[in-house]
Amino acid sequence: MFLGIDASTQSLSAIVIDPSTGTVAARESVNFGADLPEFDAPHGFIPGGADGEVHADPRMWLKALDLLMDRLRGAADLGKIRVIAGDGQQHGSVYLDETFDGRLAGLDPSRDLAGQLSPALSRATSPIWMDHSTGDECAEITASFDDPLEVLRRTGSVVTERFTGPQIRRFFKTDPEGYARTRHIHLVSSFFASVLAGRSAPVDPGDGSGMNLLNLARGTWDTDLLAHAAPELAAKLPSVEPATHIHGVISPYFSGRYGFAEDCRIAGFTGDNPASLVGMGASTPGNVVISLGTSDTWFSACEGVASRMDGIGHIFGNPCGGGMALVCFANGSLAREALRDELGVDWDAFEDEALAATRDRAGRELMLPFYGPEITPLAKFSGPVRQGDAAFMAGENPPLQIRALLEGQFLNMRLHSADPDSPPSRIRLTGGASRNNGIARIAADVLQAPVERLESPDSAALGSAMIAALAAGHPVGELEEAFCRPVAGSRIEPDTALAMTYRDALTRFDALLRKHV
Ligand code: XUL
Repeated sequence: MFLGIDASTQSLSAIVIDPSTGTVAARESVNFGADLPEFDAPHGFIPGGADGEVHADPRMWLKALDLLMDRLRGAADLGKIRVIAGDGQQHGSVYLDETFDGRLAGLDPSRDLAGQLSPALSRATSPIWMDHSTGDECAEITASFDDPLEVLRRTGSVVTERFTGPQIRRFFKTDPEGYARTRHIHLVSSFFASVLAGRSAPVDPGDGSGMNLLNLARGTWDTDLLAHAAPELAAKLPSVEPATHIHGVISPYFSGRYGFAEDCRIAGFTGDNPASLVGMGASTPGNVVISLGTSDTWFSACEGVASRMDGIGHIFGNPCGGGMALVCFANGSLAREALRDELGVDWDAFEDEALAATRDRAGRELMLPFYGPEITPLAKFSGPVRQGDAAFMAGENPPLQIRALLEGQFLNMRLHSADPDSPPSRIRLTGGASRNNGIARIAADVLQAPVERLESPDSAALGSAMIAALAAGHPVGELEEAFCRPVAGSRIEPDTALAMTYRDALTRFDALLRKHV
């Protein structure tokens, strides 16, 4: 059996798969807000950060790992797991001093991880992907090259606020002593891999390409970019290795405390989006995936790793080889939940019937669906922008508000991700909100493409479990056949009668957006 662990923004989840029977043997999850309320992070990050800072507490992640393992041993025979792989929310970073290696090597199975490892943190909190505090650092790094597109050419992305290189630079500038004490800088993914392996683990090109530090074509750290980010950075970064490589065996802490076999191996950990690409059966070009999570993301596999030179979105490494193109939208489920709470409705209001009743109003009212700062387009919003009659502007008629929010989210995706003249031939929808038929129907209509959902909704954890099996030699086609099946009868065809309606709505949405960005 193979275990995949997904360390996402709001939860830590695990899936155990058995490729010999094609079944999911166990699924467990720890929700940071609900299960670890002592960290005061209802959505997994520390609320109220100043100057655009959004950080999370790495001690919470360590507590969650013990809790997850505790739950998992009740659900599966952990002694049968041959390889573990995993993924983390992208771009987040963890800073550790020189005691980290010794602490990892000497973990005592009778005491918990947080107590033993947190004294090694050289930075108490971890900046995560929602952070947008590094505008100055991004400008400095961009200006260190004659050509403003040079970083995009080398790394697959323009210098981006949430990416780890600018984040490291800000730490170096604001706390030079803390930076000097730092011996290891890990991504969320490689941090979890290190804890499981009992020694510092590599970063994979999928997650490493979210740092503005990796030369994508060469698959190695870019020495110029390292030098422009912070001094002596090379010595603090892990090596770069594909996620499908085995880099160690499990730490005796986990075999002693939870019953893993001593020879259970640890493969690479990647980013949540690259893992999801694998879990959605989309690791070869053809399918577009939309992941509706804390952030909404739009991604697909691409041949090679050549950058899009328009600066929209990113090229990341693909755990199965080649690249993936990704566009990230910060106002995903946080915006859906904010509107739901504002209206005092529950998720049923997002369901098919209520939305079907407003179908005659498709594309009429418009909403720029941004409750907080947005990444695509890059702009600071403090609430949604509405366009419609007086009642709509006053927030009345909940189904109409919900329709406008969802249409706005998919119109924004269509504007920034798809070629408006040639819709994708198929969209695979994943993430918590993807189970909702009302949301899936609006996605199909706005994007004018068929939408499929797969049997396993937790595609990042599943993708990680599949990467663990790939590392043990299972072929990708066989794994996709077994685990990436669309739910029978769940395919939603677009209503082609709405094609012109949404083309017109797209033009008006674009005009409204231009007034505010
Ligand atoms: C991608 C991004 C988010 C995080 C959290 O660039 O910032 O999707 O990976 O899911």
